[in-house]
Amino acid sequence: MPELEQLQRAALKAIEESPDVSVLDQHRVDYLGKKGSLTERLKMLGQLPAAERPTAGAAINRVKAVLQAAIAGRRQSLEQAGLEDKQKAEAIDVTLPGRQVELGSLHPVTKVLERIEQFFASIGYEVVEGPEIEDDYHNFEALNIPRHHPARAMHDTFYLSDSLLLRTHTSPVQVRVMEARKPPYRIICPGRVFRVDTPDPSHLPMFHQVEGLLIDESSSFADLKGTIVEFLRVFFENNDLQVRFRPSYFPFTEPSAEVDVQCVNCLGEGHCRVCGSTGWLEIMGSGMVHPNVLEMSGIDSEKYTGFAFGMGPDRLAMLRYGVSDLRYFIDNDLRFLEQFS
Ligand code: 2NM
Repeated sequence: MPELEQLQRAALKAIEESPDVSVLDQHRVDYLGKKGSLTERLKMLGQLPAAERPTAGAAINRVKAVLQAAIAGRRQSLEQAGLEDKQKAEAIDVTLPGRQVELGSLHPVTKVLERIEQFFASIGYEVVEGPEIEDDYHNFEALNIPRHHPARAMHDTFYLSDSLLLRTHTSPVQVRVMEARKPPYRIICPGRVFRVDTPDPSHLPMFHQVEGLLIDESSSFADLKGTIVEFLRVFFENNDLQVRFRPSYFPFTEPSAEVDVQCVNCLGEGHCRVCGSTGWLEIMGSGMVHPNVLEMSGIDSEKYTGFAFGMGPDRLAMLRYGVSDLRYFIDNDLRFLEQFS
């Protein structure tokens, strides 16, 4: 059957030259499928004389087996090649430089808070935090702030209900410590505070405070002064920084003092926008804790004395980094924030 041999040769050539699995599959269908040329030949065996059928059938089946083997072999090499292409395409070049990771940075106010905490931790203070939603008692009453004090009015305080409000300072955290713990202790309380205000370069309705409190059996105004002067000299990195205490008034301290530092911009002389040419910057409030405040929280004011102080890290950040407007701190503008990385 020379014609069968010819078919086998043509089929083997087509199989070997199949460029991909789908062309190969088409050849399989064309030769071996239900209506394939070999299948058709098997069907036509019946028309041959009975004596020729076994030989002819065997010959066709041999060709069929040869083609099946050839198709399987070609399929395997096509698949192998496909795998290799895929591996080549997906290969990772470990010698390429890494992708740049964008680094974030701390907010300037956070940096200032960390510097303050770092200093006070180094002289034995604990950092204590408390709730931003307070009650009238802890925010005002326990701090000796009388009922009709202007700070308690709706136009200064965000009230959530008759007795709940957004704390206007972090002092209620200190009240909670005084209520809960027996002196001695030294703590600083950093956190957000809230006062009704329209934003402008020097006011925001939300800002930060760090308040400090030390209570023991022998603390004096001299200790207060020493602590604050040392803090300010470390904070402003100036060992000769001039500091002055001016008599002042707070309901929760007696005596009370405002703390000024030598202007960090003009160092105390000449025309200066930062200090209004006074040479001094108002930077903190301070005083000896009022005996009423101690007694209301259950501390014996005959046995214990304490000093307290408060400062605004937002303003300290403005001075430290030369920022002219508080609103930059809450704009979330990367052009501003990236300058502190
Ligand atoms: C200031 C100024 C002066 C202060 C007082 C107390 C407390 F709870 F002990 F009474 N905490 N903070 C205080 C005193 C705060 O900030 C301008």
